[in-house]
Amino acid sequence: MAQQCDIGLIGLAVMGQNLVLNMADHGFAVAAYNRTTSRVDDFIIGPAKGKTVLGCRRLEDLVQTLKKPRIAMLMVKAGDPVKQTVEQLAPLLEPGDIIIDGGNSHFLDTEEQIRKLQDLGILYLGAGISGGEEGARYGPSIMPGGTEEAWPLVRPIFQAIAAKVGPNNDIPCCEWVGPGGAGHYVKIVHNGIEYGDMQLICEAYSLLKDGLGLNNDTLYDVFAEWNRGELDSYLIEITRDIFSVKDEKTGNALVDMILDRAGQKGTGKWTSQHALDLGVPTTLITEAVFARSLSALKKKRVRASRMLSGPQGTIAEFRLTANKDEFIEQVRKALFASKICSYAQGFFQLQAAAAEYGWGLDYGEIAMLWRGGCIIRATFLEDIKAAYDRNSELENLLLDKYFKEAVTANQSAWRRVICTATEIGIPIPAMGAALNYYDSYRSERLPHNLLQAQRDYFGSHRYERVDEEGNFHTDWVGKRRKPG
Ligand code: NBP
Repeated sequence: MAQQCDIGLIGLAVMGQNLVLNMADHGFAVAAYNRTTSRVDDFIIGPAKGKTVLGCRRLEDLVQTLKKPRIAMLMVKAGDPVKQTVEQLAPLLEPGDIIIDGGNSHFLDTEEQIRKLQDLGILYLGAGISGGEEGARYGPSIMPGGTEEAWPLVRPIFQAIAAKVGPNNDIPCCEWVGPGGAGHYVKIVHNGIEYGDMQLICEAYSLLKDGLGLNNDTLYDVFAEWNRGELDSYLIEITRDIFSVKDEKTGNALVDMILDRAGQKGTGKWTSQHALDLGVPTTLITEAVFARSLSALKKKRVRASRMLSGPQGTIAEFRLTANKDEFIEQVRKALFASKICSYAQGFFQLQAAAAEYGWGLDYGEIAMLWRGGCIIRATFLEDIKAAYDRNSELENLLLDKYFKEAVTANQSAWRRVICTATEIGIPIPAMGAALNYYDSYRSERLPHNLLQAQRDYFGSHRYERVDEEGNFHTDWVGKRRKPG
């Protein structure tokens, strides 16, 4: 029994159980523990029956069954549960042993754990894992970061269980990301991008359903068609499928029976919060986070809908476009151009964070980590990889030849769609944010000369001049035109 297991997994909720089964299927012996021990028992006599999985009812037992150096992986709720579990586990380990946190932890918590465990000689990895239950079972995307010394020992297990992509289906969606909290940071940005993608798809849906009046069968066909082109992705694919599912209770389309009040667990918000800390304009993801918050104000929105006026009606009623197919294609182009801006913002934030924390990230490699297994998997990520292969120092994805041309080709449709949505009163916060970002980023001169003047006027914050180096202050009150 002693020292026979390759890895120990702590936390047998949905993700932990599926990762254990995935590891066992790939020939690894896994010790499995959960705080509530009935979960261990149920797992061993249930899904893990007949597999190379050893149930442990105490952390001490788990540690004793592991080969040295020991690898113990946590799949528990982020925050205090991770901290408490590490506190219980660390005294049972020896220098050179490895703790991996595979949950959705905040990257700063991971950095703190690394620092704390350094003195004990315990190596700590923070690994972002994406793909939900299905991914964990059959191949997730894994984003490991932390103490690099641990990586060669963990790599064979992680790369075996990860999703595979490439022509021979043999490139694992798991590669070393970087030191410190880099792995968890990349997962946070992944989730932020996921928020952006989902919001953009919902806006396209609203334009087609409320603007064009398409029914669910036609929406199914539109998304099926989109999934065969540039937008080919997991999220477009599952959206297509959603339109085909009927509600057992009423016989209606299930999507129409779902309340329009979105939930969120907070990882998208972390992307936006840290974008603000870094001072980088991750506007689309932030709008996507706020859009969920606004959706959650259901009762208030219902009241407001009866009190506030605005345009209402379909595109046909507004006589804006005669051709449905033409508008569907314009929405597809608007979605694609907006998506490019979203990823440009996400990678821009990764670049800023890497510079701040000295992580030295490989952006093309990160795009490939997301190519399979995870929620944002999409063909499009290969174009991002190609862009960074062309120029690893690329300042912004929008400046890459392929993306520059793609936005140019889709631009007039994108603007048309945004005008149409505005005219008929359909909210499109993420598409709008994307276009505003694009127009701001390509502007040599923005109106912030005036803003600087305002700041200097009321707060003596000083301003720079267009014709001379230095910081200047003006006595605006003394020089202004006297009122009247
Ligand atoms: P949950 O996030 O629901 O966490 C449940 C697990 O945490 C159970 O094993 C529970 O033990 C354990 N736990 C808690 Br709660 N407090 C604990 C404590 N103080 N000490 C020890 N264990 C404690 O599980 P999950 O959905 O499987 O997710 C695991 C991690 O993976 C999370 O960080 C999550 O954000 C992340 N993640 C989830 C998904 C997904 O699709 N669900 C996808 C990607 C990443 P108990 O049984 O004794 O209560």
